[in-house]
Amino acid sequence: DETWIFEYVRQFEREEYLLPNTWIVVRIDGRGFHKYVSFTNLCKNPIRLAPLWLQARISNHYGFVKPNDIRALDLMNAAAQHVLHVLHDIMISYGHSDEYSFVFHKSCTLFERRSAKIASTVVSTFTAAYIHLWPRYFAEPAPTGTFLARHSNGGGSTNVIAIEGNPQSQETSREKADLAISHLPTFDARCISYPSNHNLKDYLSWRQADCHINNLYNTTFWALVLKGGMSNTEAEEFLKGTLSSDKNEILWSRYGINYNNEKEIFKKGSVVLREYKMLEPTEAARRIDIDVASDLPKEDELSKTKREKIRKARQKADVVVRHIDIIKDDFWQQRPWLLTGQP
Ligand code: DGT
Ligand code: MG
Ligand code: MG
Ligand code: MG
Ligand code: MG
Repeated sequence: DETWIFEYVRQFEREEYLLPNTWIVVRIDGRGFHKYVSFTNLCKNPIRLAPLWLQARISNHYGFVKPNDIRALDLMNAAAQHVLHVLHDIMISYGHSDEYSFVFHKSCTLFERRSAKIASTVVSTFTAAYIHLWPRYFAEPAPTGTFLARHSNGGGSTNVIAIEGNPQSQETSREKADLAISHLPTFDARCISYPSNHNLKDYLSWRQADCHINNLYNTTFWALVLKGGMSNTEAEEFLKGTLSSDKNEILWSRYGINYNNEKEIFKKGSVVLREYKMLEPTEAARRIDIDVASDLPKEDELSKTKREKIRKARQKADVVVRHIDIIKDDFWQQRPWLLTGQP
């Protein structure tokens, strides 16, 4: 056996071991997903008819509906559910748009907490499920009543015509159900570790607040463009410096849209977690100080039988998708197992 001659190359490998006893968050994000957004999928053969320079500019491969495509979001959620089924150390995950954050319990010792191994496992598990499940979601036409934008310019600037309803044909949508090898969706990933429950809750609150801000902006922006006939640049200018209350007012007074009545999945994003029976918080649970909620002992301090019991309980639990507020303490008090790790 002469492999020893080569083995010195191992010394070049570097590992980042994430700090022990900290929450590990893996955030994945779709690469270049703006390209999947629809401008043209109402025209029969839009991309092929457009001149080359315009094709490059539009390059909207899968025609996501604006501002939110429920099929795209449901698919993200289904892929996230799969990740929780495969990786039992994940306690909760939260996603919106083209991103998802997966939270590993602070006691987790998966891959000795090596950052690259954890991030790559999460992102490849997610991507595999996303691509596998794609046809199931995109064989459906986009729901009617949603905005669909049509590209309609001859010059350099982008013009979009307002259209209501969704006359997209079943035929077109079946074409979209096939992924092209040249446009396979991919995701990037990073690991972040948070030392306290408080930091973790703030992280998730930050993502949910981001969802809300973006969605209010996008909803208003696309109403101005698709219903109000503004160009993208005009709408952008128009919204510069506006507050949330201004956007609510624009939606209501100009288009009769009450933002509060928008779908929860759009306003709040999606939480994927294991749900056990207890939903009404007991008095004891209410009294839990969630910032210092007691931890599971570190995994190597747990007996093997206890570890098995926890794994089995997690495996048996339903992995559910919810569109609820995770910023308020209620959410955590109603589900103490998320922080304690005890099913
Ligand atoms: P990146 O992440 O730097 O590779 O580039 P992008 O293009 O993925 O940018 P990002 O992640 O900041 O923004 C997400 C994009 O995905 C954004 O252009 C809107 C688009 N997107 C995600 N979900 C939907 C959806 O449901 N409907 C529509 N119309 N667009 C969506
Ligand atoms: Mg990114
Ligand atoms: Mg992205
Ligand atoms: Mg994103
Ligand atoms: Mg191997």
